[in-house]
Amino acid sequence: MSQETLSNLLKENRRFAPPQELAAAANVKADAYDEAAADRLGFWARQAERLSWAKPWEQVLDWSNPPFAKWFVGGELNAAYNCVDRHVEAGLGDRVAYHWEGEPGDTRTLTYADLQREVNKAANALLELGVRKGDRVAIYLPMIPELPISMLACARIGATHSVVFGGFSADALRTRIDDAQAKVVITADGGYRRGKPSALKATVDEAVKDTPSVEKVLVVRRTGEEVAWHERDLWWHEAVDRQSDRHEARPHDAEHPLFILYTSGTTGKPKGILHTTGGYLTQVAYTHWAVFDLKPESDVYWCSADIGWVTGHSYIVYGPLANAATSVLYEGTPDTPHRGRWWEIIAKYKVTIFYTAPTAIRTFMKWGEDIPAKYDLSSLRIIGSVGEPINPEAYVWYRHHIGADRCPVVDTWWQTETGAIMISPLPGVTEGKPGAAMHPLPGVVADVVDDTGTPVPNGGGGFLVLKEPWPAMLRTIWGDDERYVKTYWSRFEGMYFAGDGAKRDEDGDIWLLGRVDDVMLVSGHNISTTEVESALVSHPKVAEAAVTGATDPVTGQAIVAFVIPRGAAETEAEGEEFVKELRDHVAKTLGPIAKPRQILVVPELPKTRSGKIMRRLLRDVAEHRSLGDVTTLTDSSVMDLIAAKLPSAKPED
Ligand code: 6R9
Repeated sequence: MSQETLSNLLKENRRFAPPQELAAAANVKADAYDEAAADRLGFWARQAERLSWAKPWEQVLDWSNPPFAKWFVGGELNAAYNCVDRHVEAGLGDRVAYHWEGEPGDTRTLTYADLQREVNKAANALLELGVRKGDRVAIYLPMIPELPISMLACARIGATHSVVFGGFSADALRTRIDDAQAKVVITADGGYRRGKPSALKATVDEAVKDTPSVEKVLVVRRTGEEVAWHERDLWWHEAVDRQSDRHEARPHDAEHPLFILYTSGTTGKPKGILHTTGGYLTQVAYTHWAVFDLKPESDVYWCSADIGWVTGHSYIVYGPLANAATSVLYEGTPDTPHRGRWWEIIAKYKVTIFYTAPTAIRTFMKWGEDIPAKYDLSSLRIIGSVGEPINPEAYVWYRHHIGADRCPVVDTWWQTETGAIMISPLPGVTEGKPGAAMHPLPGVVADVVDDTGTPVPNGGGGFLVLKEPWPAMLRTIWGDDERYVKTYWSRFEGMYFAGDGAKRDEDGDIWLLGRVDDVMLVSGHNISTTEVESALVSHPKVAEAAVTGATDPVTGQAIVAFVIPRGAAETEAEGEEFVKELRDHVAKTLGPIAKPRQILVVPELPKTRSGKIMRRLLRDVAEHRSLGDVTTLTDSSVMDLIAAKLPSAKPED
């Protein structure tokens, strides 16, 4: 961004107060903010008491060598013990940890006692395969119980796991295995996606041809499809099932590497984000309890993310299990075998807390509200969102059609790098505003600054920064301390820069405005993609929108929008009238400066597996360039569909 800060165009007046009953019984009340502000480290030290420590820490935070933090210095604990064994010891062995639902409809119920036996067996098997404390294990599995079991088995013996999305290519898997020098890969013959088996083992075979670090490949049988077999391969049911279900968990240092998770970034080689044990587990446990108001005895919690995304690590595995929660774990897609599948699952398990992504919500808007209306969603009490800014209209739709106007929506901002939720409403405290992530959580210090690092006044836009270290922060980029410092701590002196644009509204509340790399410079104004997209989604005929800036001889950059119409509006969306209506609607909502030069009606948008729109590919299309890297797309054929729309669409006046 240049001279001016980010424009603040969108006005929103709707407010939703927390339901009285929920507020009265909430885990966290308003005083938590003051308590944490008065003594931030003391606050985090109290949150660390949620965990069982084998050896107490001597110092809460060592920040003597920034940006390299050490939290709970000298403390020792075992993450798997904290997530499983201690609950069994406390008499909760019969509590369900996971209601697992396979895509074809098969199910498995794992209690905490079951989980303990399975994790111990897997830990013993890994030891037999030669995995030792400090080694890395790559995990490339579908959403089946063996995935959390493998992660916990690694954590138990002090091996560092690196989970790679089941959708990634052999090449992406190979670079990740190689960067971490993984000794073992855990995979499956395949998993179920969209009603059919989707192979995984063949991709691993391809990847490990060139990864000398890999000694063994452990394979879960899930689909029963035929797989090629090599000397290094072992079946899970042969190597794991025969192991003893007892294993003594040894404590590890609070700063022992728990996992590496790769983020693709926009350019260059993927970054291996390193998380360690004590601080990470403290903050995921606290935030899962605080943001979702978790009552572990009675809640049934479901996060629909893939575990291959950080959201799954923190809010399907470590947070919920550290809190002894009961969760739903679902293998497949939302439209298999029918478009009501997710709502059917909520009704079946009486889910009380539901956490999903804006992209899913917008897809449900497109499919129509008559689908969720057929299911009993009355068990729900809190609904959450993560991954992208939630457009105000999507928020209101979610609150109304899924949350029955009764459930608070928690819009949670965080990143792979932050490890845990940083900015979010608290469901029993915050008066929610559709589209706003509101306030940093207690113990978190965030700000919006201009390009000199000065805080912007209320009503202003700029860069989102974090001003104090936090327990779940990344410790470095695996094997590349220099890149860690350069990428996150160099833009503003003494501050972590997250890469996101944000604004403070007139009340001082924080709104996320998308990646600053995507900001458009139109006639000297910095316009965020998020605000224009939200304006488009606020039109009743639009389900989803993505905008990008394309070079323009007159304005510098011009706004090009790609929109998906809502189900009912699909036919009329073909006409010129529709495009004009939308352009006028944006001009009316945000002002003429934000009026798109061009609007293309498309059937789909390019997205990553975690549902983020890849705007840089849309920019390539809009500027008639050949496409950049498409390997992280869920479905690369989408780009052909979009490109096919382009020649017929002429720039408007
Ligand atoms: C958890 C996760 C991080 C980026 C982040 C931001 C975007 C995530 C958001 C949000 C607006 C929210 N993001 N949550 N933007 N509002 N509630 O998504 O991690 O995959 O590393 O992505 O996602 O742009 O910087 P990750």
